[in-house]
Amino acid sequence: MRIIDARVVVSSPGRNYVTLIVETEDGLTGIGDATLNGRELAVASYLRDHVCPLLIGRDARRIEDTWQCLYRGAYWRRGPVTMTAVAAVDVALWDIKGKAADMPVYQLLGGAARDGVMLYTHASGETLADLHEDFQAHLDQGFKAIRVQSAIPGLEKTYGIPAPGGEIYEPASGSRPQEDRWDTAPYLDFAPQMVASIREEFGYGTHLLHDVHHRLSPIEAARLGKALEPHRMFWIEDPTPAEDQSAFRTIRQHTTTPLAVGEVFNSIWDCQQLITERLIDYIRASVSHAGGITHLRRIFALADLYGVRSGSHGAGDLSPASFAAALHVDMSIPNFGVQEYMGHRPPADEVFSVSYSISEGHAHPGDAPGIGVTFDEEAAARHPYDPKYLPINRRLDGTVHDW
Ligand code: CS2
Ligand code: MG
Repeated sequence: MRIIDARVVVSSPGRNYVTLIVETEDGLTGIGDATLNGRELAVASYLRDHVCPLLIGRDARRIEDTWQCLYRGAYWRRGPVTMTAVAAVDVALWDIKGKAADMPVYQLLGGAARDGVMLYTHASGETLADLHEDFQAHLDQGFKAIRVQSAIPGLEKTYGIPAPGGEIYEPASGSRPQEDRWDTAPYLDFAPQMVASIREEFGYGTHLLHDVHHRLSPIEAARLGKALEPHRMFWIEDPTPAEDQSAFRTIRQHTTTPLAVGEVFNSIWDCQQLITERLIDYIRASVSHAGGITHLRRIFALADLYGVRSGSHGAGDLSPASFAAALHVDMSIPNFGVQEYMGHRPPADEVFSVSYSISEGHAHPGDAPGIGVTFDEEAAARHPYDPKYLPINRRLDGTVHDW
């Protein structure tokens, strides 16, 4: 089953996606998501210039060997660009293997370990009243786990809130990064009030999550976790900058609020200490940024040994191909926790046809062979790449802060 073609398509059906397409001599096609929001062309070049030529002639069935060749063979390891490129190849090869076996990928990974994959979605609002309305809308759609974000009074802009009139939260903008302003003190006062207002209005029947987006110091995060304890959070997400693993010791010493981190992680080495020292409860690494199905399963297997569950990143900047791949992993591992779902806006559905389905707050990958997503290259060509940057965040005195 030799690979005869590997090509990269960069398109923008609603937002930018980089898609790798791999073809074999037997006429099988596999796809993988290679999107790295705001740095798309770096991964596209890594694949086109350095990886695709190496794939030609390889046996598509040798997934582990290909993974090891791309990871160890580059000498320069890890990092978001490398690991997103490796992930795209890995997912495309699993897609091909599933098609060759005429099975959905989750069957190849051991079969269904649950009936469906619990999703969490994102409710937000400029005011608490708006947040409540959005929360109710998500409840009405059947979601069982909801992340809550609301604009911080006194701050011009808050992470996670759609622009007025915007249906979906879309932070990336234009040819220069937009600049946001941040002030920790009002945030720390406001966040517990926001969560309390949701519990008062809606009770304790829904799992509640909140994304801090890497903005606090360890002791500030500890204080937030403590303040949120009465509200029985499912988790607080990314409380501190993720690369500082020992920071979580400080947070952990002070609070029983569950901690989740890892959407920016690329490898098992980024979370080794967090997992083996039991400093977190959920690991948020994703298929598309952490080396694909092969490597993500290794991360989750390590996590399982230490009682840490999965909670993969699933923002809209991860394409339907990686969302589907995530569902196959989620279905089959023993220590699944929750899967983020931000959805994909039209016209993504013109380009990606999916076999996964969502009902009552749970997703199922479907039973189409492979990952169950097809990519229409002609449709993609109608939506050319639209360069955009994620924002930069500054404190009120102008100092650059984590966004
Ligand atoms: C966020 C992401 O969904 C999330 O949890 O943290 O939206 C993140 O900001 C984007 O993926 C960045 O591209
Ligand atoms: Mg997040």
